[in-house]
Amino acid sequence: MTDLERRIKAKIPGADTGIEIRRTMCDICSPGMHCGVNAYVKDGTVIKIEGMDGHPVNDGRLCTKGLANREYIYRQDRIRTPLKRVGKRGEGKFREISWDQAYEKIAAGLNNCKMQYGAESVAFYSGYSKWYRPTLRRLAYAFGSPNYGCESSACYTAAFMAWKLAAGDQANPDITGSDLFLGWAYNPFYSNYMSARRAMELKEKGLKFIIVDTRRTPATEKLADLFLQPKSGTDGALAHGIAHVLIERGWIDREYIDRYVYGFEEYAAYVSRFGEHNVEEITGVPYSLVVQAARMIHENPRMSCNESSAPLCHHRNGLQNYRSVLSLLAITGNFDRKGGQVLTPHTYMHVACGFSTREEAYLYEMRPKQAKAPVGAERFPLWNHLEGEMQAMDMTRQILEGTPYPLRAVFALGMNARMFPDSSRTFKALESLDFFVDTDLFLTDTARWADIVLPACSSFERGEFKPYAGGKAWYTSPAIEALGSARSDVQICTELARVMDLPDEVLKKGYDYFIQHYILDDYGVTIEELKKAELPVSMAPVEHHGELELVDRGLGTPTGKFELKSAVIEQHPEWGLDALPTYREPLDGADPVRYPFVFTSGSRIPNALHSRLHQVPRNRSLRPEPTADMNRQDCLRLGVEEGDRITISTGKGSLTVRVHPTLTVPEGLVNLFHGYREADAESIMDGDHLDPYSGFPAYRSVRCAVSRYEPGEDR
Ligand SMILES: Nc1nc2c(c(=O)[nH]1)N[C@H]1C(S)=C(S)[C@@H](COP(=O)(O)OP(=O)(O)OC[C@H]3O[C@@H](n4cnc5c(=O)[nH]c(N)nc54)[C@H](O)[C@@H]3O)O[C@H]1N2
Ligand SMILES: Nc1nc2c(c(=O)[nH]1)N[C@H]1C(S)=C(S)[C@@H](COP(=O)(O)OP(=O)(O)OC[C@H]3O[C@@H](n4cnc5c(=O)[nH]c(N)nc54)[C@H](O)[C@@H]3O)O[C@H]1N2
Ligand SMILES: [Mo]
Repeated sequence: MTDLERRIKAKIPGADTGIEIRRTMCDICSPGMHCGVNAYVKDGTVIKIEGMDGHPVNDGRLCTKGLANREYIYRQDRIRTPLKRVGKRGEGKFREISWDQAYEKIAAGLNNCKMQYGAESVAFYSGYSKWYRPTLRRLAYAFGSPNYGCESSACYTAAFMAWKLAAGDQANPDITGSDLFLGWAYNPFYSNYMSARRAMELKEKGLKFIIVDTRRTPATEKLADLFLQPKSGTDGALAHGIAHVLIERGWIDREYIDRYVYGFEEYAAYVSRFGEHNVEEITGVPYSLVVQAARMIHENPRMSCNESSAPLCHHRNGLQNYRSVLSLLAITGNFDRKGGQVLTPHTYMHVACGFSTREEAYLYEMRPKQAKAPVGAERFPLWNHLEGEMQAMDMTRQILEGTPYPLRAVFALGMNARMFPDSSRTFKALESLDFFVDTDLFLTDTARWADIVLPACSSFERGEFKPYAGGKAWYTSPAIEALGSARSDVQICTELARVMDLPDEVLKKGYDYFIQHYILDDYGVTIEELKKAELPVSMAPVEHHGELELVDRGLGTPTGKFELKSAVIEQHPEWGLDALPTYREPLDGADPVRYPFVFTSGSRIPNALHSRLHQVPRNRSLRPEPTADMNRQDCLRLGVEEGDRITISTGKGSLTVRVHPTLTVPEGLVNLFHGYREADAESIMDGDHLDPYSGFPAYRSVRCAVSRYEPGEDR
């Protein structure tokens, strides 16, 4: 081997080896992360990746998912050209077509529906990722449909809604100033590894942690000073139990409550129903620990809590449970306080980066005025009132039932039909559509049902504006050319708007125009300047405000106060919702004798992200088969051991997977990760087991039965 060959083999960058390091970003997980990646590129192909030194999020590191980027973007099932379906829906038979032909067919398909049933009969749906969503929303509105909606119909938004009810806007933890961190359904070791690192550092400096989780996790072992383990979805009762102790013992901030909190007396009367006689029974948490939690809160006055709300809100009582947790901040005077929960301006796509933008103007200025109410508005009036977009969890039903009006076409970017509970109903709905377009990197099981499939490019193949916490931002450049003729989602939306000649000149000017004029102009920065930056740069000073300044000025709630009792809900008795954060039993109505276990799915695992990494060989190898965690005692009773198969059944159907006996889950709970095509968690869920406040699905509390799988038994 020559020296040069050796250097090439070692992937050493240089003019002689032809290997160049290009700077890009991982967008596999949530927009709060999006780590910097060095892509080693040779002959137009990524041959190696590593974390980018100095990047504000990851500073040289990458997680199990981030390290998968090279194999992810070159996954075998990448789509490289637009496709037209030639076989039956779901069969996966397609013919390649040109972009012009694809746009022409999409324009005709969508316009046909508009002519026959009205513009609202077309839904514009987004799964991953999020950066293109403002453009997709404008496309929907320019087309005349109110039906823009996305995966956030099941992610985070319920928490935003709870915050909007309580304080007018979402608040974030000022964790560095806290004495105590209330990690309620908090395991960043798997879901957000950089924040786990930070939590560990703060713990070393003396920050105390209460972790509330249904399972044992790295967070309960490494961080918790006190670990509370409630039954799935009983968090509201637990929070009320803690509140009751705090109030009874006078461990609350009376002055703060009198000045800044609305509805305290009624709230206090309500939570007084949660005491020694019932909290332990409802939640399974020993009452002595409830009192201990209250004592810890009292002894550590400055308390903040985590933002992630997915598991708390993935129950039919989820939004109320989340409100119940937030109430603890209010009664202890920990909102708009140093070391408590503070409002930080949201920059873009709900990420609080510390500087404001005119994103909302871009989103809403073209919203159709005369249109019908979006999908889900009738069933989920609070969602509609606060969010005004389609509650996608009602989309399947509306497609199939045609009420309150027909929904006949879906134009989707990154749709995963398996994130809708009762996924077979979703596939049925897709089958029944007049027209369905899906845009994805891969020919997924969902894309197989589409009439036209468009190839999207990955974050390595595109440039995008990306803001980060601390007032920073950059604009990435493509590290490689798009695979085949793949295009970026914003390019697709813009080109479609032009082909259809939709009445929206701003949309037709494209993504860069939006970023420049609705975001950067306000800070005197140009896209070109951001593109040149090697690392995210300071865009704007973070907008700070003084302690209690916002509550003094008045919050964006009807009363201007932190509302324990929601005035918005009080003003709408016709919704049939409770203004107080009342507690309701989470489980469905199935017979508890026949279905004695609780099925929970979704708790994050380090190597996978929803449906996307199960098909990346390296990540798959870390967990080759979908596996359900069950408590060892339950396994003994069922007579199953590690690797045996079990059948999990609900009224909707059954799944067969291998079992993993463990002590991380309590007796009675069955825990499965979702997103597997061969073990689709959503396929055994009821599509109507939803939270009436938010429309969120109850992924984490479904009654089920479990039996040992006998070979030969029907799968
Ligand atoms: N059982 C259960 N189900 C859950 C959850 C749970 O906890 N339990 N969690 C819920 C939550 S919180 C979430 S956020 C959702 C996630 O739901 P989804 O966002 O639907 O998740 P993914 O499975 O990642 O599917 C996204 C699709 O987008 C495609 N994609 C990725 N990048 C791009 C891109 O740049 N452009 C385009 N056009 N497509 C792209 C992917 O290939 C994939 O097919 O799942 C929900 N589902
Ligand atoms: N590796 C990986 N990381 C991810 C994702 C992924 O798919 N994989 N998805 C990303 C997305 S879209 C999201 S929304 C976030 C979610 O981020 P997180 O909310 O942090 O994710 P989870 O692991 O689902 O939930 C945290 C903990 O809540 C516990 N929990 C479950 N049900 C309950 C309950 O009823 N009560 C209580 N108190 N605890 C409960 C679980 O046992 C788990 O340990 O993660 C993001 N990060
Ligand atoms: Mo999510």
